[in-house]
Amino acid sequence: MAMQAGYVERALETVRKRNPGEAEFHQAVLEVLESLKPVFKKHPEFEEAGILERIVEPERQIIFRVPWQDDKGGVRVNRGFRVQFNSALGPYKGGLRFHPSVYLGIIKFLGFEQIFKNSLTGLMMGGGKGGSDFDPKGKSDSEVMRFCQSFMTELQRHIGADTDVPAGDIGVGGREVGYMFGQWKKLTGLFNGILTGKGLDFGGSLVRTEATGYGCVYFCEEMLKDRKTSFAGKSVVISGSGNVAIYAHQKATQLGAKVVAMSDSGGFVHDVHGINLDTIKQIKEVERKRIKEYVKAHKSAQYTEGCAGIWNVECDVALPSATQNELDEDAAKTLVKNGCIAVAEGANMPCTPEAVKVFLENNVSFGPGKAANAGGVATSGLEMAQNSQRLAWSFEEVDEKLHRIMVDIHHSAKAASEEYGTPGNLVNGANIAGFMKVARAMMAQGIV
Ligand code: NDP
Ligand code: 2IT
Repeated sequence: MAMQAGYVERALETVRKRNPGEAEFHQAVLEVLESLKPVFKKHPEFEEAGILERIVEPERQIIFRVPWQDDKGGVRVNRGFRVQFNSALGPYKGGLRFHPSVYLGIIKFLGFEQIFKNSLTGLMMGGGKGGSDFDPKGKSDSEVMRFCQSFMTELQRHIGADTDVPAGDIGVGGREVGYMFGQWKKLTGLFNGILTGKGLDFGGSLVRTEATGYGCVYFCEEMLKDRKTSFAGKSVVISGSGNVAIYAHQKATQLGAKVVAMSDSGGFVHDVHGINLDTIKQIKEVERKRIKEYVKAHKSAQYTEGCAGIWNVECDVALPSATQNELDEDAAKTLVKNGCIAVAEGANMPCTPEAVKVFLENNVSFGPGKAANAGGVATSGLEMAQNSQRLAWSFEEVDEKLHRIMVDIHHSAKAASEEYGTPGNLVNGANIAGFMKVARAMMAQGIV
């Protein structure tokens, strides 16, 4: 027994030594491996096959120069990344993030999470992630286009519809995917499904835009059902005001909830009468401006500088949907004190480990990102299926499949949490359920 427990510790030690300075990657690995301890007790064959040592090491990491010219003719250079983490279940699949904070450790944490998330969807997708330290804020459309073209000029060597299929993440939405797809087509002459989140006119799937936010709310709805309640009449706080946050708002509102606060990296808006989604969409999707503009159109709302303050707003349900480590222990304690009963992560790893502990110890239903936000990549998988078939399914058809997948993920995570002795702990449940399928596939495929 002691030796088997030591297996996780040894793997963690290797990860820390081999990947110095990559704090977010260490954090993501630690969380998953801690959950897996009971699995290695039950399945010593995984240790014999070196599953852990292999699963924490990306199959391939690509880092490249991205030179581009700004509108004044100045030469700029960014760094591009694609980490192809694990292909046991299918082609590498995962988004691209464009944000100044991006470095290898962020891409690896996201790529590692993606392995288990994609496994949970039940679709054939391996795990990968990419991006750049490029900051789209304040750049003209032409600058964004030239950057995306340069980024794809290198990335095209490494991706393909049956090998690696990127998509969006922070700072990468329909506009960027369109520019990258155009450059792919020009360079390769191929019109195929090498990116998901494409425009509806050229192979994109209905519901992909809404999928992560809708999926997160569908997942949370299942957690609420377990507590014999629903979204109806609940007040909800959603951090962020990007793709995930906007469509989480839309679905929660459709289910009868009232969203009382949203944020961006500058601050948050609060209105007890509810945040108007049309105004948010106009400011964020159309004008690409700051959320503080919101109070100009809605006098009953207040704007507060600093995004972390959003967790002081009283709510029944919190959906952190901006970025990693945005909700810490103090914020979690405040949410508990204010009567919050459910938290589902729309973002990747938005809650710190200390915050998660507070939720689990205080009977707050907690949906970890790799389960709760899997609707985005699941619908990307559905986009890939439509592209392969040269068909486009209706909104209702895709939405129904997404809903089914989210209910199934909740069911698998809950069942695994029970089977491995921590009933209701969906962190353990999602990590174990996601891991088991990948581990079995790796066992069957030999030491590769
Ligand atoms: P967007 O770029 O559309 O929006 C990001 C939002 O988060 C913006 O409101 C942004 O504010 C805020 N934000 C970003 N970085 C920070 C930061 N460092 N501090 C505070 N706020 C920040 O991205 P998405 O909505 O697509 O992604 C949000 C989260 O959801 C990410 O964690 C992403 O990995 C995750 N996710 C996304 C999926 C997708 O399909 N898009 C799928 C699954 C997970 P500002 O504009 O001021 O920067
Ligand atoms: O974190 C994620 O799951 C995403 N950004 C979506 C990935 C995808 O391939 O759709």
